[in-house]
Formats: sequence, structure tokens, C-alpha cells
Amino acid sequence: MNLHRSVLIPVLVTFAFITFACGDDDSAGEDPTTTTTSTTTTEAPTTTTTSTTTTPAPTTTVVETTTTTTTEAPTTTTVTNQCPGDGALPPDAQFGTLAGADVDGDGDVDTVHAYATGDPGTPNQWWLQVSFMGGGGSTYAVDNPGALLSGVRANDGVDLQGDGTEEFFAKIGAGASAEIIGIFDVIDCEIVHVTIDGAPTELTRGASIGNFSGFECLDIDLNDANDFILVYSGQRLGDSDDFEVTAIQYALQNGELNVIVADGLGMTEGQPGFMEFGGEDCPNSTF
Ligand SMILES: [Ca+2]
Ligand SMILES: [Ca+2]
Ligand SMILES: [Ca+2]
Repeated sequence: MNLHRSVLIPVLVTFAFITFACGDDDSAGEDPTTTTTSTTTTEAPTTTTTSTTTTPAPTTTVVETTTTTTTEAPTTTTVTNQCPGDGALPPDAQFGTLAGADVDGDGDVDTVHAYATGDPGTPNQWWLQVSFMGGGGSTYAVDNPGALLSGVRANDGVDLQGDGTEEFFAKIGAGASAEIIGIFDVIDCEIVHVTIDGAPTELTRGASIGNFSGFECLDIDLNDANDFILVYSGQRLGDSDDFEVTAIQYALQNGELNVIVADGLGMTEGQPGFMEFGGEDCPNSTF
């Protein structure tokens, strides 16, 4: 019984709805409907905002550091002296003089010493020594008896024949109103006492009433390089004003002074040319 009543109610409701809808259709033409349509279009303002913000990417610099550690093998340097021989002064050297001469012409000034050892009043106690800039040295015993009284002194070098090597003068003795001067060269790392007429040079420079003697360096071609050595001496003839003069030109070759020109002159004191003797000493030859 309940099932039939629940179905019947929706049917009755549907029927009533249909009846009502048909009633509205009958009155549609009697009540016109006015429809006003107002369309207002308000456009939204167009705002274009362009905002460009560029943020650069951070730059990162990568520095690569490479550390190279090189371990070198130890280097053993062997220093070879330019010349054999001892270039050092002996501990008992005394009364010394110091000079310089480029005896080998290599551009470095080598050291020239003159000194005494022991008792300088006894023979063979005076020495000349060259100490080479490149190492090594040479020592020469000065046996001139005059050295016992005057001592030995060495001067700076001078190139006597323009070959680029310097020789040097040393005072090796003294006499009455005169100095005794030797010329020294270095050949094959050894000091050589330059010879003249086969004997060690003992040039006399001095003058007295009755005689004079000396030597000059000659630059024959005037190129600022010495060429020859002129050794001269004059002897007064009696009580006159006349002198017998000997002037000999020498060339230095291999440790020897070899005669180039020899002149025997008779000259009178005060005569033109007389005073040229002794007028120009060799450089570094006076003491
Ligand atoms: Ca030198
Ligand atoms: Ca020379
Ligand atoms: Ca010259």
C-alpha cells in the first residue's frame, strides 16, 4: 500500500505543472516585453610596462695556479786561475807599493806590487809581483844592488809599443843624482825583466854638470800609441859646452829592446834640439 501512494504523488505534481505552463502560453501576446540593451564598453587602458632588468650573471674568474718545483742538481763550479802562481802577497811583505797595469791586454787592470820581505837591507829581499785579475800571479826577485838602499817601487802600466798590453816601469835602484829604472813585461804569465843589449834594463835618469841621461817614449806616427823608446845620454867634452850625445831608438819585442836607429851626435849646450832630451819622459816612468 505505501509503494502505490509514493508513486502517485510525483505523478500528480507533474500534471499540475503542465497545466500551469499551458495557462502562460495563452497570455503571451497581451503583454509585450520591451528589451533595452545598453552596451557600454569601457576598454581597459592599455598600459604597457616594459621593465627589463638585466642582472648580469656574476663573473667568476678562475685563476689556475700551477706551481712547478724544480729541484736542480747541485752545480759544482771549478774555478781555474788565469795563470799559475800565487797572486797573494806573502804575510811578511812590507814597504810595498801598489800599482795597476793591464799586462795581458784583456781589459782588466792587473795588480802590480813591489815589496820587501825579511830584512830589506840584505840582498834578494825585494820583489815585484803581478797578481792577475783572472787569478794567479808571478813574482820576480829584484837583485839590483841599488835596491838595497833605495828600495823598489812600481808604477802603473804603459803600453810601450802599442800592442795593447801594458808594461810597467819600476825603480830598482838609485845612484848619485840618478834613478835606476827597469822595464818589466809579462810574457806567458811570467814577469820578464826587459833586456837591453842582452842585459836587464837599468836605465839611468839623471843629470850632473858633466853628463845627463834618460829615455823617452816616441809616438812616431802620432796616433797616440807609443812606437819606440829613445834612450839617450850626453857626456861633456872637457870643460867646453860641447857634449857627445848618444841617442838610440829601441823597439820592444818579446821582452827585448832591439835597436832601430842609433845616432851619435855632437851637440852644444843650448843648441836647438839639445833640450829635447829629457823633455818628455815616458808616462809613468818617474818616481
Ligand atoms: Ca789584465
Ligand atoms: Ca805593450
Ligand atoms: Ca804610434
